[in-house]
Amino acid sequence: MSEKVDVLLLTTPRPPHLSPSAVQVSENSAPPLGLLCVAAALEEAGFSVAVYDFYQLGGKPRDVAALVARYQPRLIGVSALTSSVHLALAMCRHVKAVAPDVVTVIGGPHATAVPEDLLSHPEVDFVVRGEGEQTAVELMRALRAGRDRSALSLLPGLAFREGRGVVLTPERPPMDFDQVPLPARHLVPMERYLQQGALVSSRGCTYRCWFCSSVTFNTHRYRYRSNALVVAEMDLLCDRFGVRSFEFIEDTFTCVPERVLGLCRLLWDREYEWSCQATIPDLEEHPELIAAMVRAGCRGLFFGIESGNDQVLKKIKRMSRRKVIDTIDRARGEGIRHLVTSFIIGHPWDTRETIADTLSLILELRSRGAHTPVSILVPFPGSPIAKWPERFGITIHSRNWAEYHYNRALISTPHLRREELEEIYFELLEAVTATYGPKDGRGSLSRSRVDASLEFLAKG
Ligand code: B12
Ligand code: SF4
Repeated sequence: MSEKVDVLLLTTPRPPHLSPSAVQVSENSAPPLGLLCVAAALEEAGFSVAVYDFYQLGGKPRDVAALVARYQPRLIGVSALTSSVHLALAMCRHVKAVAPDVVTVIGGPHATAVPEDLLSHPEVDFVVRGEGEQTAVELMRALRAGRDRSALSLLPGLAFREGRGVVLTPERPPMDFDQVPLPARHLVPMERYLQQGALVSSRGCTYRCWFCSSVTFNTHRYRYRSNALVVAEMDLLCDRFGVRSFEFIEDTFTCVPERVLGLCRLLWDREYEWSCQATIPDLEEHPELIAAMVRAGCRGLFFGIESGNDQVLKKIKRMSRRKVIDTIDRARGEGIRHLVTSFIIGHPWDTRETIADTLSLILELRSRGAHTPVSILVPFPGSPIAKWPERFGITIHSRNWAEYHYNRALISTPHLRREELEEIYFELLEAVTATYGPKDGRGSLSRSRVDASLEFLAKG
């Protein structure tokens, strides 16, 4: 039986900086939901689609040749982040080597931020900017109808080469999220994912963090599905895959308190458990939220805290150390079992002293049972810091996208050179690691190791 399809959608293989075990932990093992929404929209429009998730299932860029032979698609679309875009390009090269007529498309946050950069590679035919559902459908329709380039230039959300230049068509406004089809989960082997209950109930974010690229990608418009549809998706996952534990993997779940409270009310009589991303100001300004969320089954919260210094915290999200600690204590007291508070070093205002404050807040939160990942600020294309480094006094040292992951220093700040930042980062990791214990992550604090790090930060 022929497996021929119109469209083959792919994720990139795991970038080399992530160990093979990285995708075997629950947080990194969710179906590629954005790509699956694109797949669902294409199927709704009558196109046949296959999806292969290299990231989760493994494989090398060259393996794409076998998929081309198997599915003989008209178009191949690859979803890429900054740190994996070199792999997406390699995949497109392999496609063109075996099937030059197959149309190659790259989408995702990186492609949206720097379409011209990608189109400087002849193996890429089109870049889809922003949300891909409608653009992919319209592009396929146009290709099927044999439309020429001038017709394509009217199609919003696209970029392609024209002569020696690049055409950027008008921006496509974000969709009403209720109109976005549910991810086509039937196209991936769901049993291979540890997070079968991953779902996205909103897109966008109302905050404007200077280091974040999803703001540019998503615009500032926060859109969310109707609560009834969110619960229907959860019920569907429960009926079809036996899922009773869910993860909302979106930028921020708590931006609009009324919608969260409404959703919680619908979940009160279901025995689901779930986790989500929250912000300290949202929970602090709406104290009723945590209790309602816990009653509705919320057991895990992820916060981007980013710094332990009051001045830096104030600039990020109207936060302070006190508010962070109080909110974490309240969440723990109300019944949140799993807390993750993540941090970034390399803010434009960071000095050795502010980073020592960050370490001390990390230790406070660890003593309360929180997990505390730390990373170095990465100037992702599309983030304010990458667009206007001079406004922040930042020097960006690398445009090698393969280096754009969280444990390499790619910037110098007004107070810290790149090398210092990297040295401080590894010192910080050592200090945090000294607090790991055998049982629950709280561990036995190796006080002398932490003191050594605090001294290192103080001295320079
Ligand atoms: C959930 C999430 C994860 C999950 C992914 C789970 C999954 N399988 O989906 C996990 C934890 C695994 C993860 C890991 C990482 N993530 Co992440 N993640 C997110 C988050 C919060 C939501 C992703 C999402 O579902 N978005 C919603 C959907 C609708 O968007 P989407 O997937 O991008 O797809 C839409 C469009 O982009 C477009 N599209 C995308 N691909 C394609 C392809 C084609 C052909 C077409 C036509 C369209 C198209 O259409 C889709 C539908 O509209 C985003 C933030 C964000 N707002 O996107 C960060 C984000 C994508 N992650 C980011 C990063 C940096 C990482 C890591 C590198 C972090 C690390 N640990 O080192 C890793 C890398 C993993 C990898 N694949 O290489 C950055 C990417 C920045 C960048 N420029 O690269 C983001 C933007 C967060 C941020 N602001 O910094 N992540
Ligand atoms: S870092 Fe988080 S809170 Fe800040 S803009 Fe990005 S998604 Fe929003």
